[in-house]
Amino acid sequence: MRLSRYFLPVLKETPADAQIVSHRLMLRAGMIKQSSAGIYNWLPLGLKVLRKIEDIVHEEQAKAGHIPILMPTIQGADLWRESGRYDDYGDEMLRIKDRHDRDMLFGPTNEEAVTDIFRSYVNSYKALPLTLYQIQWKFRDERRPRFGVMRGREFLMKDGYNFDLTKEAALHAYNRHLVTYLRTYERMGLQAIPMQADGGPVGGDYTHEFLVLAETGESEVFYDSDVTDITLGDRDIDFDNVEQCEAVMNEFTTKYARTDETHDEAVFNEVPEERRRSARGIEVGQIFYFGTKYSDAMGAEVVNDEGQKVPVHMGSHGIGVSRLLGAIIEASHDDKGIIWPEGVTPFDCGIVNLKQGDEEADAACEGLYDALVAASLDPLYDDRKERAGGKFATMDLIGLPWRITVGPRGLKNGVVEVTSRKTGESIEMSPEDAIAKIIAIYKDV
Ligand code: 5CA
Repeated sequence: MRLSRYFLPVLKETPADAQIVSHRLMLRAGMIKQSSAGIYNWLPLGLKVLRKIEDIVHEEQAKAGHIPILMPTIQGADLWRESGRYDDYGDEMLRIKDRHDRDMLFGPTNEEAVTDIFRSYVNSYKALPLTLYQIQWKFRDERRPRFGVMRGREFLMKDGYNFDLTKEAALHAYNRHLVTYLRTYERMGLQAIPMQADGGPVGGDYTHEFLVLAETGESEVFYDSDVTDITLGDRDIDFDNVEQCEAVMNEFTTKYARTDETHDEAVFNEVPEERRRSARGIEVGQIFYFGTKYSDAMGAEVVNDEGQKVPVHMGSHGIGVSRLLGAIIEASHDDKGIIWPEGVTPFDCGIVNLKQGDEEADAACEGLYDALVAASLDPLYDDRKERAGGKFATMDLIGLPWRITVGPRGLKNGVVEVTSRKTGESIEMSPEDAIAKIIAIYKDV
């Protein structure tokens, strides 16, 4: 993309009403524009990151054999009356009437809708295990929408639902989801710690929230500092292997890590004092096992291998897709702007032409641009007739991990400059080497 032809409405001023850094940077970098309280327009740069996050979520779900579907945002009230949640859900549910005076609602989550799909088609244990998921907009009429996309009213969620014959099989699905989520967050450059949590309106005895530690987080958390030392890395996972998924689950969840809702001072005090931590965190996902709560209420049954009808065991699993943009920025920024991890960056690298209109500089930039595009990379070329300082400031603000700077003086010596946004380190090299370096960086991302 050439910046002169792009739509990147960056703001010079820091928006006064944005309280946390991720919200400020998303507004300043021209990623989002508020439409009404807790509801946002996604501008090109923001949408690009949102799509990258969605892609990672889809890829990791596919590896575990989970199947994507898409359910509507607007739901009828009847299914929610069947489960008993129409009245229970309270003011967070946006209730709508259609022209026939029928009760509708903008879905805050989809347990009922997916259970209805399941019971309409599946009646034998042979179709199990089955996990269906979607990435779809949700609406929750939050009392205090704030912090931009972090606590929106309309927000994008990945929500997945497993259907299994037995509790054991459903707990395997729970563990499998835990593993897919760990990998998903790691690919976004995040450490998200699974913590024992409370079921809330979804319900369930087993539930973990995934928290990214950050001072601006809305949740208070308590943990054993050992939990921050574990990562999944590139371990090979066989998602059908029950023992392996359970072992990973145990490895990540045995040590003390709880949200304030489940925090137990007495148990916490058993952790050696030097490892006891209390901090704040951003909840970027939650997994639940709730057994037959919805299948009992809605008659989702299958015939087992002995010919008996039994309710299916279920769980649900959510990732805050739009919230993740805020969480990633909270975890990765400096006073100049965002620092995108390579896995989710809106453009792979920036090209800054220090002297637009200079024949040689223009030609060198075009050459770099074409070579990167030919290698299936996505560069952003700042081809505007602007001062160098302004171009650097924009690149730093929007946070592309790599920048290639091209100017007549360097070109005289046959070099351009490659700069890491994270370390600020610049290295001079030939344009060919610069291309090879950027290609190598993104080869495994
Ligand atoms: N039905 C279950 C799992 S699909 C469910 O709704 N879980 S949830 O309530 O925990 O939501 C899943 C994730 O959505 C949360 O972990 C959080 O990351 C994100 N989320 C929840 N509310 C909001 C909100 N108001 N704004 C942005 N993200 C949100």
